[in-house]
Amino acid sequence: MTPRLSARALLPKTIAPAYRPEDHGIGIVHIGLGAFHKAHQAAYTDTALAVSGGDWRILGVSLRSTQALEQLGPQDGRYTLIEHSAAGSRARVIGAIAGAVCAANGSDRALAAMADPTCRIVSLTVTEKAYGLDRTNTGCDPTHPAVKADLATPEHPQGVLGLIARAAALRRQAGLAPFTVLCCDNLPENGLLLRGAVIDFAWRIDPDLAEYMARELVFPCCMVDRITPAATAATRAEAARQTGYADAAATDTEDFRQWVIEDNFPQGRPDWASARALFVTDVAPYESMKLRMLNGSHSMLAYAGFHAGLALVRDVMAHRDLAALVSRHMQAAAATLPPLSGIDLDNYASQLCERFANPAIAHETFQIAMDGTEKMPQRIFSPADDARKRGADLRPFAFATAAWMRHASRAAHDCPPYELRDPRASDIGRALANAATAIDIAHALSSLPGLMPDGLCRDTLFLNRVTEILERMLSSSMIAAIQAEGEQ
Ligand code: CS2
Repeated sequence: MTPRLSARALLPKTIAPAYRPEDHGIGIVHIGLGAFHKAHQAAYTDTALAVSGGDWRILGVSLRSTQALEQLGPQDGRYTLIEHSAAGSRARVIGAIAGAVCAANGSDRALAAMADPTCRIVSLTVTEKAYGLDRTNTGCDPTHPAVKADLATPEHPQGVLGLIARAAALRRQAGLAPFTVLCCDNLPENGLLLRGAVIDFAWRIDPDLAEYMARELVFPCCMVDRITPAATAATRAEAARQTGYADAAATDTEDFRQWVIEDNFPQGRPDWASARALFVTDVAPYESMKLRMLNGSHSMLAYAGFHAGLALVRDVMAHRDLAALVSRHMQAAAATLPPLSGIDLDNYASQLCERFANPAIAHETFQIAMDGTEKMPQRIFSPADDARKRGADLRPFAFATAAWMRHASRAAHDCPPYELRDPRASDIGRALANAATAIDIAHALSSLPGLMPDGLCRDTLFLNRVTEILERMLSSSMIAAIQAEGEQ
């Protein structure tokens, strides 16, 4: 039987961590111990530990699922990261994760780690919907299930806002300096959004704590990028082939990675620059570029591709007509961005197309299609609104919007039925209860509260375009709509 990967595994030098993980203490508590964290921040931290050392290993916290704990626990936190380029793949074993806990049945261990004097950074990748941001993005939503529960029992938090507020209060009581909070999700000005939500949350339970947090805690913004599909049996087989060990936590990713971080860490940080993280004073332009060009075209191609029978992003890029719409979308998104010194947006777009086409990455369109109401505002509607204000062509954004509406409406005429994985699925169901035609659907979905900027929602030219494209998607097929779009 193949032995299980662990701290005792005898690995070739080219694969093993280039340092002794046990020599380094924990300095980071990371909430959201999923594939993206394992491929991104943990890999950067692994390199930083090898190059510059420091007590910066990571304790990973899962909010609900016990999977990471079950996979990483028996492996002493070790796992194989397989980085794929079109030319080949390279495995390395990451030693940066010191342990994992699951907060589903009680957050005592997570809170103890966050309140420990050694913890200097609390970082997060929990996906957009887990934060409980309100629809104006200025505070928290007290009706969000985790926020509501934590407002009722703030001493036993289950959600991210409750955990951060409680841990900050415990540190304050113990006379410890606060940790730095680093949000690593795909949200515009992610640090500021999280800051607003956490302080609003604290305000509702303890105004004095809220004032302390507003004064003492810092929330640097950052832009994260690394395409990381969900792991499969093939991932685990490849890890075993390259390392000689069975690894239940093996993770696939692309060879590209990017991390642009606002350099504001009063309690210090790992030497992430040694792994090519870029430290800047203003992350916002990088974040807009990535959200609008990469994530925006990802969402567009996910809805159009899934309904055209294209299961993977690389299949979309091999479909001439849809690949052309991906490039068109990137160009339209680029036109909404301010110039960014040192970055050529045409090159960025070509590089994105190459990354999307990576033959070794099996990234499912259905995975990206998840949580549309959480993603569409920053990826599609906000750039569309900017394009509208500049009098630019809105057609690429109308196509992306119609493709999302076709997905959200679940009219099952040209594809098998599927589950609408969206936190607002029941709102959508209610809004569409009496919607029979494309015009009804476009009207109902564009009027969902807090989704589209008002100006865009009232722009009849935009809505007419959306309706016309949606009508074709519904009455004919997605493939027909993609072809017709190419002829525009
Ligand atoms: C994707 C992102 O699932 C999605 O919505 O657009 O996860 C994307 O792969 C990453 O942001 C790439 O950095």
